[in-house]
Amino acid sequence: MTDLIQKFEKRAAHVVVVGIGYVGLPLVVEFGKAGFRVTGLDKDPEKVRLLNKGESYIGDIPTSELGPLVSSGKVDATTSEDILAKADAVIVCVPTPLNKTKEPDMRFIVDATDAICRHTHPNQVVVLESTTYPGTTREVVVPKLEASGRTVGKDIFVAFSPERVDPGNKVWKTKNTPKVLGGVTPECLKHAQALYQNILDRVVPVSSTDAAEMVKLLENTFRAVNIGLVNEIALMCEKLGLDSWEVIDAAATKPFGFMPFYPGPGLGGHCIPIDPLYLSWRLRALKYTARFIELADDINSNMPAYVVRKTASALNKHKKSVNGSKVLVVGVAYKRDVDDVRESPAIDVISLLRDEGADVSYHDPHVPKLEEHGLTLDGVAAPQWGSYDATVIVTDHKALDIPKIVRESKIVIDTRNATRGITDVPADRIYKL
Ligand code: SAJ
Repeated sequence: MTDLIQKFEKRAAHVVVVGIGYVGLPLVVEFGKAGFRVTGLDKDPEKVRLLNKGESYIGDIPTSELGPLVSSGKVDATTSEDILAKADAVIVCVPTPLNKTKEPDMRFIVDATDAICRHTHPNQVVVLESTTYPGTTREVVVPKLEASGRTVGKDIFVAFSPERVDPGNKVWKTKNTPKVLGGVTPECLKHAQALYQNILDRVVPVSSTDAAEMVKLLENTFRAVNIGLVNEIALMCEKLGLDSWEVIDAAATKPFGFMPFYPGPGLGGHCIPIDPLYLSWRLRALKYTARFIELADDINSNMPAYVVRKTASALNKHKKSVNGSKVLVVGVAYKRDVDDVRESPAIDVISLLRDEGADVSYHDPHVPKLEEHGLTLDGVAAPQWGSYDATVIVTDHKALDIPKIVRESKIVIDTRNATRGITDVPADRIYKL
């Protein structure tokens, strides 16, 4: 057993987590709870300030859990990369967005790796957790570390482990969610496994970092493609005069070999719309077209326009045009009961309705103000539902009083089957995807 592994076993190691957002902060807490000395490193001074005050800024981490770890001195945070010189283990949890041409934006991973290289020393474990294309750890991280004087597998141990944090999930959390892990070499895997198995319930080793990177992309491509499929089922059901929600609910009674997904206004969030495009981008470089991914992205990306067509058609049935109508979009977060608007399809729905000349407002109990993709709009806190020509339900937060909205609105375009079971209204009131 190497000295480093002994340090992990004795929880005598100093762990640095680069990026203390919804993935990094829970990791900081789990390492702290296991008795490790942990420092969060982030460019955002506000996150660092709050963490050092023991105040959580992530919904899944109660301040009551973080506070004692900080006051005990086990956990702290800094904006200074100098802390990396003290790290026995560095875990990188930085964003991997797309750039304007829908290609991987690797600058956060590169910046973090460069910082590690500036302070690297022998006997460190470096784990990348950011979702990225297969080959990133081997082709981007390893060469930089070796250029800084390290020998991977000998005096630095490099691995990839996909994050599986599902914000708001009350059952599956960082500690009990199985952790896939791939090393650049067997020694790398062994050292990274010794680190994680001290804080997590289950580590799932795979043969390489590329395999571990691919596991994550399969998981989220699976969702994006199935959501694309079910959105196309909704388009087919409209042509066939069928209720797609009824069909899906009935199919979901099959106790094996089926998993329900549901139509919606499009694909939001910072994972599902983005991760598959990392994979298709990588395959394009290998002269392979990832057809399912690109087709699903095409269908999902066009759902906001479909919602606007449904709205126009519903207004038309009431002898109104979109142009000049007052339209209220209800729910702008990317999925129910969250306040996150990243890649939310509601942004596109609002923009497309405006392009058609509608006077668009929005109401979302979790999002008082919208500032995303160049769109800035204050939410309507307490709408007079009947004062709008159309109400478009884009995100069906549990906090919304749907029966009241339906009763008091002139017409309702329902993109989430939120109005299921409401029958005591005129037949031309509700229009579903
Ligand atoms: N959506 C649909 N129909 C569906 C499911 C989702 O239109 O049947 C839409 C949502 O409204 C949202 C987007 O797709 O706009 C993504 O929804 P999601 O349920 O996949 O939620 P995310 O983006 O928070 O995905 C996360 C992912 N977690 C990680 O990457 C670690 C994903 O792997 C999880 O499976 C997912 O949460 C989850 O299960 O909640």
